[in-house]
Amino acid sequence: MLAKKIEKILNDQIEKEGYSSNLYLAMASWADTEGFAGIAQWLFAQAEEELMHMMKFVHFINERGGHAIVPAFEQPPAKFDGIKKLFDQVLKHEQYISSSINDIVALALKENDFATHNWIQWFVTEQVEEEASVQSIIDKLKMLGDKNMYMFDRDIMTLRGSEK
Ligand code: OFO
Repeated sequence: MLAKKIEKILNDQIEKEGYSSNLYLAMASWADTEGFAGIAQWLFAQAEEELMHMMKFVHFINERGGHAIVPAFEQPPAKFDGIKKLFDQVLKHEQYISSSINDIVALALKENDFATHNWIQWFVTEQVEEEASVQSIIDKLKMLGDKNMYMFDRDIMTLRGSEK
């Protein structure tokens, strides 16, 4: 059985993962309309992953005797200020998500909920990977400067393949 505090923090994370999915979907759609097909593809895939993260929380809460609530989601922005800034925004968002995962780890320990503590470790590892993956994209974008976006757009999915 889930303690109420744990049920609440896990439900809050449903909203955060769902918003992540919508944010990356909005970014993907924007990139698509700007002609960056490769970057859009990377972001669409990211949006799907976030949806999967959200679902994991829904199933876990219910499995533990809680009630997963589907929340309202804030509308993400529709326009973005260029590719470099977009990925900076992705990194900042992932850092925010990592800190909310850390809060869950801390609360699970405080409440002696070792099942949740054990389960959430998957997300701890996932966040390390997500931040590293976006950071490596930002590093490559720095190397390229504003030029060669065509090549970057063409190659970004191969980058994903080698990191996942
Ligand atoms: Fe769900 O990891 Fe990103 O937000």
